[in-house]
Amino acid sequence: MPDDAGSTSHDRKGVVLVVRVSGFFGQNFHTPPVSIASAPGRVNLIGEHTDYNDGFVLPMGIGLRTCVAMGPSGDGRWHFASEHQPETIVFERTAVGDTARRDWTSYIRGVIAGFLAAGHEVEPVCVAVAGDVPVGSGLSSSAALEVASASALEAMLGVAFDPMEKALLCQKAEHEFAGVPCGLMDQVACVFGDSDSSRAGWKPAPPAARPAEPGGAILLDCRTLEVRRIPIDPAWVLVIDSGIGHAHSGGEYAARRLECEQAVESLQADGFPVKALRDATPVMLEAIRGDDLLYRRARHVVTENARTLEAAALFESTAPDRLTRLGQLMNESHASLRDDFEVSTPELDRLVEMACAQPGIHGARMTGGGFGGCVVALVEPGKAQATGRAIVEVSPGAKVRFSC
Ligand code: GAF
Repeated sequence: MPDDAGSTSHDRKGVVLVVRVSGFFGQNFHTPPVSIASAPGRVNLIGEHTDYNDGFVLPMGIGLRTCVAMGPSGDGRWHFASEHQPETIVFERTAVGDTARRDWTSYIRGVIAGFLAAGHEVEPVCVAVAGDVPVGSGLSSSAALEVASASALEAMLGVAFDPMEKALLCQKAEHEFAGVPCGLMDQVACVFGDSDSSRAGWKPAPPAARPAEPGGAILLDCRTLEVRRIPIDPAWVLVIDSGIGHAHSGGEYAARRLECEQAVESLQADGFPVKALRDATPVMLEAIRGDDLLYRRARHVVTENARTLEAAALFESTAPDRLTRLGQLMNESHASLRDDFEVSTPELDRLVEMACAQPGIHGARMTGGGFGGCVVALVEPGKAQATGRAIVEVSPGAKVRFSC
């Protein structure tokens, strides 16, 4: 079994996962799959709650992956099995598009609906899911499932979407089938977060030829959809799970989105030409200071966009002390998410504090939507595993999820 910390060789992990999903498909459906694809989970280094404000995000793929195997069902029904679920779920031919029914198959059914809407003829399939991306930890298990499903469908049908179109299709699946009004960061990270996107989908061939490994980070401009690859050594990154699950379909995420929209409307009412908080400046925000809540929400987004752009430039630079400044940016990001955007929790705050107190850690912050999930720390190469162990030893329920 792969370990939680992602410390086995990425190649071996990729092969193990392909063999595992293939065997699981066979066990459930008594025939080999026709296509298999996988997608990584992601950790967001910086740029939180900025994606739905037309802003900037800097996520990277991690070595935990979700793998999907598919083959025609031949009985006119859709069959879904997951190694993390007790039972196979079956849908009649047309019921697959039922958006009102919400369960773990929603992410895959939403993707199938996207292929059908794009004019592809998708006959009922059997789907098997295996993988290591923990659910509810803020490492994008949903987007990894959507993207792996889309890639498996592409491979099965012999079609190829433009990668950004694929990410958008997956985001739509999440909006319409899972009811989560997410931004685009996670789906883009899961599509572009592989260092070699050609491995995203394939018909079963020698699995050894298809290793899995985390890719570099990507700077996404959520307005123009421009993606820039940013060189980041995975050995700098430590991800610790608080063990407190999060759920975005709960109202807080949608409430934050709404507050950001209200801040934009307030700025517009004051005559500022802003389409989204991406266009706001610190000076403009003074105009809405009277509404403390909207002011703080907007201040988080405006300052977080600036931090994200500075962080991307630092990662690209060769400045000798850049990790120190990057660490400060991560700490500032956490403080802003905690105090202005109010999406952190006492457990996440404590993990961040503990991480920052460790030698070799430059900075740390909560990562993902918040209200639980993980923290990400920027660490001296070679120190991640020992540091991670030291933190989880004294943090009940916490787990190292990624460290090189
Ligand atoms: C979740 C959402 F899915 C993303 O789109 C993003 O908004 C993130 O929370 C917060 O940065 O992961």
